[in-house]
Amino acid sequence: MNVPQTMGQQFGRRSWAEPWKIKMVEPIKMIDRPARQVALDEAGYNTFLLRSEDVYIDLLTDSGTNAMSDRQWAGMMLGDEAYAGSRNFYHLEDAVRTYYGYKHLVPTHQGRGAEHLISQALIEPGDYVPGNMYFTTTRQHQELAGATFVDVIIDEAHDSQNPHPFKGNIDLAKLEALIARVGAEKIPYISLAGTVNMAGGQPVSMANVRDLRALCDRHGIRLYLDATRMAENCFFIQEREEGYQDKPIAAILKEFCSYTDGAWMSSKKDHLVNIGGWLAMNHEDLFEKASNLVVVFEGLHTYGGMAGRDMEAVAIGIEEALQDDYMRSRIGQVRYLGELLSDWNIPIVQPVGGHAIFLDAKRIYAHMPQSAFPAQTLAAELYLDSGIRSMERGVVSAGRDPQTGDHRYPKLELVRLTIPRRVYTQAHMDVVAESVKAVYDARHAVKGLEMVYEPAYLRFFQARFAPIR
Ligand code: P61
Repeated sequence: MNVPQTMGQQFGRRSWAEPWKIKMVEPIKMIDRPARQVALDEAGYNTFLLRSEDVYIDLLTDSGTNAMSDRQWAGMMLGDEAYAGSRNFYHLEDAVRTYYGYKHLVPTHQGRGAEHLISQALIEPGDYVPGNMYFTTTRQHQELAGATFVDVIIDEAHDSQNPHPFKGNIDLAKLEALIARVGAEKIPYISLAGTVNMAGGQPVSMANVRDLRALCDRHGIRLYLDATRMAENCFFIQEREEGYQDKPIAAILKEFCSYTDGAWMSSKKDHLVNIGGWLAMNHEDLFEKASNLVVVFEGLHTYGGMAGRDMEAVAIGIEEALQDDYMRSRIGQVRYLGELLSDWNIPIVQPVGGHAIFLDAKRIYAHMPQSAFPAQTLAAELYLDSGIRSMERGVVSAGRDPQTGDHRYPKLELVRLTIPRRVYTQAHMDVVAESVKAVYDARHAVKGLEMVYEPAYLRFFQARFAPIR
C-alpha cells in the first residue's frame, strides 16, 4: 500500500514553513478557457496586456507584487507627508546607511528612476558601460545617455544547463580586454547586478566582487551595483561560498556593498513593498549631480517620487528582507517549484535562481525557429491552459540593435515564472507545476507567433502578436 508522504519526505528532507501566518486574503478566480482565449486575443498574445482580473495565478513579476507585513502596514500610518524633510526619509536614509553602508541617499519612485539619474550623471556620449548581462531598463537608460552596453558576464551564464554556482560573475578577462580596446577613460562605471535577472536570477560571488574592486582600483574605474535583488544574492553566498556559512545575510550584504561605490535599487523586489527605489553612493560628485537631477525628474531630494508612507514601508522592508529565516523560505519556495519541474524533466534554467523559475522555451519548442518567438508563445499557451501569467524573456525582451536595427537574438529564450514574496502557497506552486507539465506535453502542436505591432522603446511591454496558422 502507498504511504502518503509530505513533499519534504519525497525530496528526502525535513519540511520547512514560512516564518509568518496569513492575516488578510485577496480572493482570486480562474475564468474558463473560452474566456481566456478572448482575453488573450484582446491582449495581442502579450501577457503584459492582460487585465489582472483575467489572471488566476500571477507570476508576471515579483516587482511591487509582494505582501507587506503588519509592521509595514502600521508604518504606512506613520507617513509624514511634508513636502520637504519628511521624518520617513531620515528613517530610510538610516536604514540604507546601516544595512548597505553607503554615505548618501537619493530617493526615486522606483528602480528606473535611479537608473535614469546615474546614467545621465555619469555617462558621456560614446562611452562604454560593461555589465554582467543586460537588463532591459538599465541598458535602455545607458543607451539613451549615449553609451554602448557591453556584456562581460562569464560564458556559463548564457548556457541554461551549466551548473556553475555563481553564474552571475563577471569575466575579468573580458573586462580587461574591453579596457585595453577602448581605454579606462571611456568607461564611466561598471554596472554590476546581484542575482542577474535575465540569466535566471543567478548570483555573483564575494570573491568576484573583491577581484572586481581590485581591477577597478588599478584602472581608476567606478563600480556601481544594481542592488535590486542583492539580499537574495547574499543567501547564495551564505549557502555556497566558503567562509560565509555562519555569517548572517545582513553581514554578507554589508561586506559585498563595501567593495562598490554605490548602488541603485528597485525596492519593489527585495524590500517587500509595492513601490519605491533609490540611488545611494559614496562619491560626493555623483551625490551632487543626482540631487540636482532628482528635483527635475522625480521630486524633491527628500522624497523622490515616493509618499512619506512609502518610504517608511521601504525602511521597514529592508530589515525584514535581511532576516535569514525569511530568506530561506523565500528561496525555498522558488526551489520547490524548480524541484517539481526538474523531476518531470521539463527544461528549466539550472541551478534554480533567486526570484523565479525560468522555462527554457528554446528546448521546449525545439521545432520552432527563434523568429517565431518561442518564449512569447509559451507564455501565451500557459495562460490559455490555466490562467497563469508569466513573462517572456527572450528575443522580444532583447529588442533591436540600435546600430543595425535587427532583432537581437539572445542565447537564452526563456519564460519567467516569477514568484511574488509572501503571496502564494505551496498549493499554488503545485497548480503551476501541473499546468507547465500540461503545456509541455502538448508542445509539438504549437507553431509560434508573428509580431503585428512593435513600439520603439522596451517593445516587450506593449508589442502585439498573432498566431502563425
Ligand atoms: C521585473 F519586464 N524588474 O523583473 P523598476 N534592475 C533590475 C530589475 O529587475 C528591475 C529594474 C532594475 C522588473 C520590472 C520590469 O523588462 C522589464 O522599479 C535587476 O521596475 O523601475 C525591474 O526597476 C527596474 C519588468 C522591468 C520588465 C523591466 O519584473
